[in-house]
Amino acid sequence: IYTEKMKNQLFGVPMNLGANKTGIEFGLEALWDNYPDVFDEMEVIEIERQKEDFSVQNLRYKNTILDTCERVAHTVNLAVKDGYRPITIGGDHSIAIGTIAGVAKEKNIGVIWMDAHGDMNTQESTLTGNIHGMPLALLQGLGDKDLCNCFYDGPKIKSENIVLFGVRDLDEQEREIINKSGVKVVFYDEIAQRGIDVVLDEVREYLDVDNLHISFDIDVLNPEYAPGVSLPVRGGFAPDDIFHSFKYLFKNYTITSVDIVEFNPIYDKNSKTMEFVKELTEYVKNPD
Ligand code: EXY
Ligand code: MN
Ligand code: MN
Ligand code: MN
Repeated sequence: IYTEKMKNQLFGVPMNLGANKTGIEFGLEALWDNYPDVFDEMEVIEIERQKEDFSVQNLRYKNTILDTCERVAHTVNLAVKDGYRPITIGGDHSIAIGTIAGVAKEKNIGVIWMDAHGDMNTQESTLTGNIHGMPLALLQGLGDKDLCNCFYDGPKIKSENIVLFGVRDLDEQEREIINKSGVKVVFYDEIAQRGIDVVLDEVREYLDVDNLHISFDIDVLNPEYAPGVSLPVRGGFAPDDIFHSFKYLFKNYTITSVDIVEFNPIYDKNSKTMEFVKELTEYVKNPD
């Protein structure tokens, strides 16, 4: 589908509470300091700490995350209404509750969720209480109602319009939730076995939408290429596979919006991960 060159708007959300891990909140600063030309126009959506009920163990920092996602959704929604492609740099994956709500209010979108994890736990199934393990369930209306109703009430995306891509680590109950939901899961092992082009063509056949949101979790990469994430999982893609996939998606869909999340500079080694995030952001800003 030929799409006239869309203008981009770059946002940054230094959210680490969804991962309940320090480091993620410093990622944006690191990117800004090292690559001013790529990130200088990035608008940061600040975290405003809310009063939390710490007796609630299975939805850690819910109120601050919800407040942040409401403001992210509002900002992303304005960008979409003005004809921009919002590119949101995290911060942990809980911010996708806001980015996808902001886009989905305007457009019927498909979502490709590129991630070593499923991110489809609920407050009942979670083993950690970390909300970055729940966003994809919440966006389908599964789980905590307040978070499901972020920005506007009701589910944001239809299960049949979602593809989980590169998955290598699911929790037991989460697997059941995924199987019941009808979300299509493309496991990393399958991609490694059958080849990325075969699988991308199948995704194209399956995901019959015009508008696509890419929610990219850096931990979908093999930690040997991108160790700077909060929850590394062995195996996974090389950077070239990711650029190849993005080129394919930009060629076959109208990419409305992109998230790039879970960069944690504390775990990065010789800035490999930071370099990758810069290159991927540069690509998304000017997809060739
Ligand atoms: N499934 C685990 C949990 O629920 O805590 C791990 C989730 C990892 C989430 C990161 C963003 O991908
Ligand atoms: Mn994730
Ligand atoms: Mn992940
Ligand atoms: Mn609401």
